[in-house]
Amino acid sequence: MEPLSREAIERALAGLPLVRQVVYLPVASSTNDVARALARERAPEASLVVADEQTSGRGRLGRAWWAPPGACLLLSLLVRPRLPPRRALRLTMIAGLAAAEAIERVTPLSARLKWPNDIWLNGKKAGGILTETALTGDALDYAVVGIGLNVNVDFAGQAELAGLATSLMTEAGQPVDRLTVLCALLDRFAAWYAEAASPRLTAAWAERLITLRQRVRVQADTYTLEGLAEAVDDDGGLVVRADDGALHKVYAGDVSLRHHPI
Ligand code: BT5
Repeated sequence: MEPLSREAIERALAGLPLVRQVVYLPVASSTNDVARALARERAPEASLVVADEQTSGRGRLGRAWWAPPGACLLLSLLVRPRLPPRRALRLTMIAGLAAAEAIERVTPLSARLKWPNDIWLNGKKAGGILTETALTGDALDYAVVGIGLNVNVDFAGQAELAGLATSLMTEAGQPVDRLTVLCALLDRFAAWYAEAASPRLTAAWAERLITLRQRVRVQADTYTLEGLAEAVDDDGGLVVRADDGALHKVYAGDVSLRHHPI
């Protein structure tokens, strides 16, 4: 298994569409921050930032993203899509599908997604997506799509995450080459990115979501809601039928699945 480097990544990506510039860092604060700094310097669409280690890797709402050095994929892609800002979650759809399809191309595993930004293997979290946007006026100036994927991690000794998190290696029973996964992921990202405005994207995403047709509890900023997750809309919003029959659309928040039958 070849270590990551700019040369190795560029060689592996040669011939694939999309990526125009590769930045590789042995250590970054957060690849999303590096990509945002590149965006402010007018870096081109589809600049890719990859790190082997992050000193302040993060999830949503300032939560920490844990990744042992050299074992994961930690990447951010800078894109400048022609999407209205309310559609930005479609980039998270693209990244989720790309990661799931890459896992399935490279391993015998089957991958699912949990609304809105988790990649799941066998009931545990194997990766997460952090999409951050910048606006000019009321249009998207750029978006940074950050993806963290647990490739060769053993969570057994990791008290906090052991019961919740898993990796490709753990589920596949053998180490997995990160470059191969990276290439497959970017290849599938390019394919779905070309469909960013298509209803096919929403449909494929909905198909992979473990969240749908489940009883869920939604923890949003200002409210908590329990009900049946019925559908997702084209903006990525989760349509939840609350117990009083009212329909709610949720665009941000944490969802836990309630496992009793409905
Ligand atoms: C996410 O946030 O799942 C988005 C994670 C995005 C990470 C990538 S790495 C490259 C790029 N650069 C960054 O700085 N970030 C992106 P959220 O849904 O908020 O989930 C965060 C929660 O997941 C944490 O509070 C932990 O409970 C859990 N967690 C942390 N590290 C994990 C890991 N390696 N695997 C599974 N779960 C983890």
